[in-house]
Amino acid sequence: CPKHKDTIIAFVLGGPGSGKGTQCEKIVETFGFKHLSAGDLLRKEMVSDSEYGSMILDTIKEGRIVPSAVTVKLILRELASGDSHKFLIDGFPRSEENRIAFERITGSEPNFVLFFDCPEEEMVKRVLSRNQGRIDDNIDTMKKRLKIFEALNLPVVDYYAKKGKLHKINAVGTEDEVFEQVRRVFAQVST
Ligand code: UP5
Ligand code: MG
Repeated sequence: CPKHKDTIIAFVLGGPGSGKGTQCEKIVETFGFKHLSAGDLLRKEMVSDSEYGSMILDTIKEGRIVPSAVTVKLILRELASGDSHKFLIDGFPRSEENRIAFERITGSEPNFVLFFDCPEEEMVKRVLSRNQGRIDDNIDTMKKRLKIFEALNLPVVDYYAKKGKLHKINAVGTEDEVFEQVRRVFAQVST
């Protein structure tokens, strides 16, 4: 439950293809957090019988952001299920509107925020070579995702930097090199 006093919530931010999901899996293995990928939750909702299915599909295809009400509901459901009290929320909040909705609805703020800092050309290369059939992994949608990231997600990153909650990670390097930086942050803040 997000309100429990021992609850730890970490937001994991970074541009498309910066390595959020990859590093979250390693954090789960090493530090025992539960991983909630907002994008994965939306993709699952999209292929279910949900009334939001076609809206989510259209939104992801255009690289735009699904309304907060929908995403926060999916995240809340996961926060409340199971008995974990340490959560990684990957790929959310993507806008100030998302951030404010989450804080209002849950009454909580993240304990800390990871930010994977990655040059655009590296993100493009990673996304276009991923090959897992995602409808947004094509050059046209990727350009839109990058624009939206810059316009709407970077202000959220700045917000947490000003609050002293942001831990910036250099996302360039091997997965293990990146994780070494992540490990240091978690060793420092979550024990
Ligand atoms: N890779 C990973 N690390 C590497 C390394 N160190 N060196 C070389 N290669 C590396 O990695 C991407 C690829 O790079 C993989 O092939 C990996 O092997 C390789 P990954 O870990 O998947 O990166 P990640 O940052 O998770 O990339 P992803 O594409 O998932 O990020 P997005 O933020 O674009 O996607 P997400 O699923 O979060 O969102 C998709 C869409 O859903 C959004 O565009 C939006 O339309 C919608 N959405 C919302 O509307 N609201 C939300 O709250 C969330 C999503
Ligand atoms: Mg991901």
